[in-house]
Amino acid sequence: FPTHAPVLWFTGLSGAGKTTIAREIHQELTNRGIKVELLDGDEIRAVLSPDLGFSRKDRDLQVQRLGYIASLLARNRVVVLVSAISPYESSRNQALSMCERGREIHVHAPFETVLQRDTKGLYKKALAGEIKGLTGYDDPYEAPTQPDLFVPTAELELDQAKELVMRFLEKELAD
Ligand code: GGZ
Repeated sequence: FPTHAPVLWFTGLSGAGKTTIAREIHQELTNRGIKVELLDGDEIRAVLSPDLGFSRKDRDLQVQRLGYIASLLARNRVVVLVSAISPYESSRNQALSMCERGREIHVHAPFETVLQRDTKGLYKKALAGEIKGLTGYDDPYEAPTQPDLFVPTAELELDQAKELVMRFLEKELAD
């Protein structure tokens, strides 16, 4: 790219498929010899945000940190894939605007679907009252109103979701 690389920001509920899709894209780009980094909310929290919980303030701070790291990488021509719930529209927009070529990808699955998948057992815990403030259950998720790409994972196989994102990214890479 002449200047900045694109930043694909995957937002959506826990269990919607953000990280699964982002990993596929990461692998595909690596195979093609394109420099790419995946910033996973959960992983970055462990390293850079052990001090943060899930209040609005903490989530906003986490999203800002992700946006900042993404911007540093992207300006060095590394394609960035961010996978984070990032539930608040205003902080998401702020983080995306730090990146010259930030693109918002809404990875969507209905609540019943993520509840059924319950990849990490978080929803079960929330239903049992063991945890509070789980996004989509008793904490807000502000869905993007105008995402650059919408990926409905309950209606797609993983390879179809991957193709959808790859086609979008290929257009971005051609620009
Ligand atoms: C949401 C939670 C919560 C609560 C723990 N609410 O699917 P996961 O497990 O692997 O990823 C989620 C991660 C959330 O980190 P993010 O940085 O993506 O969130 S945010 O953008 O809102 O700051 C989930 C797990 O942590 N997790 N408790 N209460 N997700």
